[in-house]
Amino acid sequence: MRSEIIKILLENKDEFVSGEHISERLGISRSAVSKHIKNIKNQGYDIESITKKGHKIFGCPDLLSGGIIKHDLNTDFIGKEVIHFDTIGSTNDYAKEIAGDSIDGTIVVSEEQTKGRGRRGKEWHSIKGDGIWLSIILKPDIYPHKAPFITQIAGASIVKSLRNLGIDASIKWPNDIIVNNKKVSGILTELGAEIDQINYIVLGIGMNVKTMNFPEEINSIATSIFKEGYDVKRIDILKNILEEFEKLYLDYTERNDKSSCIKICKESSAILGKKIYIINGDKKRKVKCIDINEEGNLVIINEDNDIEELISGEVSIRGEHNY
Ligand code: BTX
Repeated sequence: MRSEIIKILLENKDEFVSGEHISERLGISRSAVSKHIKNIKNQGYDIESITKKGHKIFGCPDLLSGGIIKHDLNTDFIGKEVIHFDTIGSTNDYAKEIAGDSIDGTIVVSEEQTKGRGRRGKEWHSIKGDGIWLSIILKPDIYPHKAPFITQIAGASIVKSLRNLGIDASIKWPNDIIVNNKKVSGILTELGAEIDQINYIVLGIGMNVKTMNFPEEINSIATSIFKEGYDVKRIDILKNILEEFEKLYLDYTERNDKSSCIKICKESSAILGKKIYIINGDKKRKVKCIDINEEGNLVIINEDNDIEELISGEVSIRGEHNY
């Protein structure tokens, strides 16, 4: 309810909105409106309340809360329902718990994660207020074997959004976004499915936005948007990602069209034309990347000069020099 009130105040941000108007629009009592407004102010929103005039919003705290995300969000279904936490273990874990009862496109965001996860149980550092720790619940009508491509759609939409905002980012196929050779964002796609039917996909996106000091163990590989000299707000990045993601996602799930996504992945690739290491378990081999094909698979030339195709998710990749 609070997020709906914030949304109404933001829609009318140049004027006072009466308690009566809010109570009628949301079907709640005037005293409930007053109580919610008090709580909203306690969260750090700058709202002036004048008897007989109503409430006017002047400023929002730097929070990724539902009302702020939904305001002017240009999507059909992604982010229509927002669940926002101050702190949580992992947004992906929570999203998986509620996926069955949630509407398609519901997003879960938290200011902090205490048990953020990367792939194969690796830790994902998620410092309070510093980044975007986001999960999107998706219920596409596609076969389970087509789900891994959602990771590439996420990668393409993240890099496109960052580029829209003037940030020179690239994709290290299939799931890392890098800026100046360091990792700024990672993607963790998880699937709840039966043999021939997807129940849900939880798409997890982590992005370092304001972090200046990273824990020692990732300091040499991780960076943030601010650290690389870009002063862009978390909320602007997040909304841009949701909008770009929805377009590419609908191309794929409704029209079976991967072309725009693959075009972005190729144009923004950090590894095409370069030598990389492919790590599979404890095996490491040096190969050259030559293409991302129509299926979204990475085409490489191996040590014996044979051409191979890699499917996303089956390997880890390290660049010859860092990334
Ligand atoms: P990944 O397995 O590709 O990357 C994990 C590795 O990245 C770690 O082993 C570590 O080396 C490095 N790393 C850890 N934290 C950071 C960081 N903050 N910045 C840069 N590098 C780091 C990538 O997995 C997928 C990450 C998804 C995170 C999102 S956040 C919202 C959602 N909830 C959740 O628990 N995970 C996802």
